[in-house]
Amino acid sequence: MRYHPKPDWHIRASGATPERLYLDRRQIVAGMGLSALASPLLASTDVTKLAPLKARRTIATSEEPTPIDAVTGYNNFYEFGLDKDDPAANAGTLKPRPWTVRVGGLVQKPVTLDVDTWISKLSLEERVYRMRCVEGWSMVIPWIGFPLAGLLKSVEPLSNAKYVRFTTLADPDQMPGTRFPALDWPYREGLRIDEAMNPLTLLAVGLYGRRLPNQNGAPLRLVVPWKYGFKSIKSIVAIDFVERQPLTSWNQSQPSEYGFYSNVNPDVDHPRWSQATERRIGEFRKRPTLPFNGYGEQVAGLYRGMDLKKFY
Ligand SMILES: Nc1nc2c(c(=O)[nH]1)N[C@H]1C(S)=C(S)[C@@H](COP(=O)(O)O)O[C@H]1N2
Ligand SMILES: [Mo]
Repeated sequence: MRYHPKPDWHIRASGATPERLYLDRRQIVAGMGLSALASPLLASTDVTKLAPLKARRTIATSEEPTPIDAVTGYNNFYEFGLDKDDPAANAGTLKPRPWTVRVGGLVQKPVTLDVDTWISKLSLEERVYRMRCVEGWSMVIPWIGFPLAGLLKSVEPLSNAKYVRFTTLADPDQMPGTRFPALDWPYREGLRIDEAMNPLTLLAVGLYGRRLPNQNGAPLRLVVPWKYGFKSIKSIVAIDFVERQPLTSWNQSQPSEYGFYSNVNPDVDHPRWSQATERRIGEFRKRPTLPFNGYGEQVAGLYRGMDLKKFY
């Protein structure tokens, strides 16, 4: 099955991209002086310490992945602090294994999964996705994971279920940021069922051919590439089918700034940031932001007939 009918997508025959390619690229970028630009922000992470993960195949784009130092060093993960370099510096206290995820709520067959046992049986894919933060920066990240839809169908949702709610761990011993009321913990997110079951929606367990670094949401995080980054919730412990649109942490803290849908939309500005353009990390010039982050062909149909200025 082909998930991406877009012409700029192609499937490499040989499985996951070898890490060497990324490491070489990282040296090239360093040689160009770009890492000097970013270096005050980046705490380096030794990714070779992370277990390798094999993907059955790769779904790539024509765009270059963002250098790995930026992907693992320039993060938002408020459970570990509010600055971009805090997660890389502080997320060492997170213990991503053993780890269980409970999938339940309005379902016929709730299940509690041990993440390591479960993913050892799954056939993983590498997918290179464009990601865009509401603050105006973007990256291209080679995720490793699997479509969420299969898991959601397996628990047999009841007919009154309309939304899916996701919950992050909130353990003050592992996550020092949860001792402060920056957000209402635990971090929560939500999707409509059809959004959650769209073939683009991934549960990611790795990036760049390795297990997820803690700062990127180990051991399991959501990736929804047509929505602003904050919808892609990290270090998930619960996935629940619910009847009513769930409260999300950002929507609850600033409803005028962060709507439930949060689709990438150049025509609807955030009160503090224009959404018309973005800066790809590693580039100087801004580029225009595309509706649905460039994934409109696959997802615009989910919102047909909706006023996206009202449902922002
Ligand atoms: N639990 C949790 N998930 C989270 C966040 C967070 O603070 N806590 N930040 C979000 C935001 S604002 C962004 S932009 C992305 C960043 O993902 P990355 O650091 O892997 O690039 O994670 C999202 N998921
Ligand atoms: Mo973000």
